[in-house]
Amino acid sequence: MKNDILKRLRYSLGKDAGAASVQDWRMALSLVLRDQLVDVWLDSARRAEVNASKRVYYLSMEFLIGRLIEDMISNLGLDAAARDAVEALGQDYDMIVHDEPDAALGNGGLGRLAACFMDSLATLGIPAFGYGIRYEHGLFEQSFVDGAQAESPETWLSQRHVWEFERPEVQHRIGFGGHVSRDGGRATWHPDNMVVATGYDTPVVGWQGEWGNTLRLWSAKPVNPFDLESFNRGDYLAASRSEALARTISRVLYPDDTTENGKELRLKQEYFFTAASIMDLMCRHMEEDGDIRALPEHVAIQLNDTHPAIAGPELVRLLVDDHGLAMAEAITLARRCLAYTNHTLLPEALERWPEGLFARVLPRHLEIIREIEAAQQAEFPGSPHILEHGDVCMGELAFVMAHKVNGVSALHTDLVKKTVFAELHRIHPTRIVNQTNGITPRRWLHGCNPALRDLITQQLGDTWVSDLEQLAALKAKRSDTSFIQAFQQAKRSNKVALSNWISETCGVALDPDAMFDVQIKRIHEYKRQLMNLLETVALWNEMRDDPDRDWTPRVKIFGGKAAPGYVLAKQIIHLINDVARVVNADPATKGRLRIVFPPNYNVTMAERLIPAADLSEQISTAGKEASGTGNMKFALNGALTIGTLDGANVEIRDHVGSENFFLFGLTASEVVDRRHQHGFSRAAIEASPRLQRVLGQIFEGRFSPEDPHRHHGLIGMLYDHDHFLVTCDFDSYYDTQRRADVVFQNSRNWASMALMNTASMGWFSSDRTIQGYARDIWQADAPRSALERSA
Ligand code: 26W
Repeated sequence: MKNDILKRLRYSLGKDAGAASVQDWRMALSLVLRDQLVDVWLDSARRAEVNASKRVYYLSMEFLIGRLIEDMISNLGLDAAARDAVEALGQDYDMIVHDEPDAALGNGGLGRLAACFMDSLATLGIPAFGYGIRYEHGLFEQSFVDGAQAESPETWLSQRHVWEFERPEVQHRIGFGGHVSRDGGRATWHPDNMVVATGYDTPVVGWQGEWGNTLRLWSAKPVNPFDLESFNRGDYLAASRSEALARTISRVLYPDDTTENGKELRLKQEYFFTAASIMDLMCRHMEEDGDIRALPEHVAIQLNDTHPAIAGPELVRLLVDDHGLAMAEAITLARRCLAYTNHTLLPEALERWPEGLFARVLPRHLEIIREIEAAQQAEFPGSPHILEHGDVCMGELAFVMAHKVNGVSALHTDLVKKTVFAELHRIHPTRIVNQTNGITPRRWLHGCNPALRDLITQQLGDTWVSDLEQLAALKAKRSDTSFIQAFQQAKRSNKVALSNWISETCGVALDPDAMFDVQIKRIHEYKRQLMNLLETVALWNEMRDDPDRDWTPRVKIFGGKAAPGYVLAKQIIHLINDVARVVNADPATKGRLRIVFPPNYNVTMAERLIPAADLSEQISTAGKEASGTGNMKFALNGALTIGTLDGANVEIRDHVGSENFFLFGLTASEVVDRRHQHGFSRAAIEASPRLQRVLGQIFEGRFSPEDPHRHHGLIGMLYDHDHFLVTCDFDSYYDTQRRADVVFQNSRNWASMALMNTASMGWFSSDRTIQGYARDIWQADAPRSALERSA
């Protein structure tokens, strides 16, 4: 490999070793690795074609991939070889692999889930394509200016993205606007604006490099890139106008992760990638099979939330307008191919597009949606409407056009049946199924936690990496002193590494023996970072009130971005940084309490923080977090969870044992009841002198002397609009934190509970999740599942 790297450096980058930069070495190493995976990739594609196997198409507006180099190296089993080769060339291996920018093509949970699913699909050997958008700019870069979030464009493509292959031959014309003509019964859409979708392929090779799938991301390009006439007239802007307009469609990821913004460009992005993907898979089917009516046997399309829901009308459009099927048959055929995953119950996240906008941008699709609505009403009179109050409801459209709909945790799926789709569930009682989320153990244990990985492999061998339920064998070690000590040592070495990184990046010194209490996720009211912060101030107060008490030293670590337009979330960030500044400067609690908020949380930072965590904060208002996946990553890496009975917390607690989980707070049904009680928040505040004191301090500007009124809005909201019941859960949360303090003081016992978490998380592998989709939704084989492998 050493010589291969030198050869690539010379002939692909035109550099010799003496002149090479860190980036050059990384590119050279990546190109050598890429050579290794192209064979299995192309071979897999050929075998899928020859075997006419059913293909899964995962349509997602987001793929939160992070870095790829380490994933590629470990999936090819080249960890040692790559490190030895680079070090033999006198280079710093960690510096080289850490030079790769994150592919931040997503906002949070939904996007990261899609990335984990791609790894599991390849590891299980299920032929699949991921389809999405090749954003020029991913999720914005976050920095703090005087404690407030500032955003700047993300620039991952400012350097060559070495893992992708541009496919100039893979192009589809995507239309917008225009009108529909009719001759006889046949309709023809005449768009008045076209762009070209060009494919960029990234190989996704699974664990042990036995199968490779493709992530195909679409980039928007103009039909006519350059208008020479305008240029010759000196109107240079006009000359590149069409190029600029087309490029806008795949220019940037929308940074909202819970509020639909109703922007026309967002709708165009959704249609652009969905239409290109549907056209692409139809071409492949017609080339390989040729019988359009056989499509459902060969194609399973999964819609990652409603963002690609236009796939239903688009498929029907092609089947009717291009293939001449009758509307009713086309609708049925399309439904047999489509399935839809719901990821949120938040009303503001459910997409509804104004009919007027639809009529302007997608006139033919609106006609087809009317046909779909009519067919649904005819067959199921009184069924909820897709077209309602002048809006196109994308949730109802996705539901009606899917043969299966799933939620992402048992509690969430139950709530989907009881709330957002209650009526449709009554009409279609077998359509909704549950598929509890999962995470890939390759990135989220084998890759990010070598210390724990090696300890486990020493014990079990390494087949656990693709058969995670084998971890259960570690339960027998919970009272094995030497094993527990080794387990503690692994955690401590991760905490020391993180302390060094935090002191470098945030200039704050941490005590690696303190409890590392971590809350990392998008900033949102329902995730209740605010409640965590209020508890921290209460703890600070009591540490100062009672300095002689044997307090458990605590490090509070926050990480997360707020959608740029989400004012209240940005105020929460500002408050956390304001409190951190005061607490970290307080000699009275030095060495006992520290608050750090490293800016620009992303996948790579999660890989750094999670292995070092003792306590995982999963404190959302019950009934609001559809699943969560960070909760799974923490527990797998030996952290204990403090959490509510929400999302997948419920199933995690069932698996790890209630004795190994710090539960608190109202349940989902208690939340609904409490909200009906008038003045519930004032009553809660009234009943908690501890909370009153904290709210008073913040309100008076104790943490913002330079701007005493800064947090008035935030605190005022808690008194009268505490929609997410921070005030009601505060005391039970505070008491549970104090319980955790006591448990942590018995480090042996804590480690044993943490080991029980790691050992019990096998079921939360995304391999198990994908096998569930393959069995219950796609009817696709998983030739490389652990089961198959052991057969
Ligand atoms: C239209 C704007 C928008 C963009 C993204 C609305 C909603 C979204 C996503 C659905 C939000 C999201 O990421 N949801 C998270 O999905 C995870 C994967 O299933 C779950 O684990 C999280 O609980 C859920 O919040």
